[in-house]
Amino acid sequence: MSRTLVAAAAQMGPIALSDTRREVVARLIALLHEAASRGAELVVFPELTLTTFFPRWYMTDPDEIDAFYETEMPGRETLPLFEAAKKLRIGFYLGYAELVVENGVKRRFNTSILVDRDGEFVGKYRKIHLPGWDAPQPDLKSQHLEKYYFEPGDLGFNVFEAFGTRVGMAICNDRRWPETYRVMALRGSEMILVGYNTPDDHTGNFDFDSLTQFHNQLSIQAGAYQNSNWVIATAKAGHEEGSNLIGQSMIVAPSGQIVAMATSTDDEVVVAKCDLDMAALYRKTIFDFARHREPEHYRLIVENRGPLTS
Ligand code: CDV
Repeated sequence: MSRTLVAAAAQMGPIALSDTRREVVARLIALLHEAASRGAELVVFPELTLTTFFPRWYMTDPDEIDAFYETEMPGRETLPLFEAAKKLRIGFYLGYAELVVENGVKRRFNTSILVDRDGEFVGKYRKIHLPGWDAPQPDLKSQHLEKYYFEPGDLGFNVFEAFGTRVGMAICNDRRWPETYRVMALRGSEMILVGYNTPDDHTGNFDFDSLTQFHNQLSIQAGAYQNSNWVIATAKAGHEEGSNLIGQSMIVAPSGQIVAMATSTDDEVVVAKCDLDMAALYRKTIFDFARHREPEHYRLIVENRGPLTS
């Protein structure tokens, strides 16, 4: 009997600074309804879904900064999303800015959670690869200050038993790093969920070319194929507060083939029926890890952060 999961990428168009949580959650619920009407059992929302992508600005007022973070999940404003999902019997991945206080110290993470079809909390991931800077860069036309607003995730790349499969989570920049997928694949993941906010107009800050969309596809397709995993990747897209965010939310098979992709840069749901047994396909052959990997030659990867100097 084949194991299948109908998964959806629920792409979001831009979120303005002035948009309230209540307005955003209403959009998320509308996307949930559409995904459910198309048979989806799991919906993936973007990174930092609940607000505009605030790391593009340098702020110093603690109250202004704190307003972008969630101190509880669900909180008063996000509870309707959890209730709607439970009623629709649809699980979800949600990215948000998380603020926790530990021993009197505020800690901030770029976080995602996974909730199952019964509305039960399955797992949490905190973004490990934070792009950008920890202070404003006067020479750059646009800022990207994730290292200022977040600390690197401390939960590792875990894999959760849910939806009849083993699911891993990553967030945005993580999708460009092969280590992200490989750690989860070694833990037996069959499906990896990713939300992202990727500007294509930050020339000089990140890319030096006009290949942002190509690199998005390349990273996700390579990660899927080389680790024989389904990848559901969801964008926050469109022209948001002066920044142009790519769309291309996509569902990629373990073969590396794109089976569904958003065509707009607005709120849009893409759905695919994922054959979970396909995840074993390449692991029995070309990527049979136990037979073919040679970890003693990979030590440098974990021992060194950057290249060896000559
Ligand atoms: N939110 C992100 O992590 N964005 C980065 C951009 C800024 C390069 C990304 O890797 O898409």
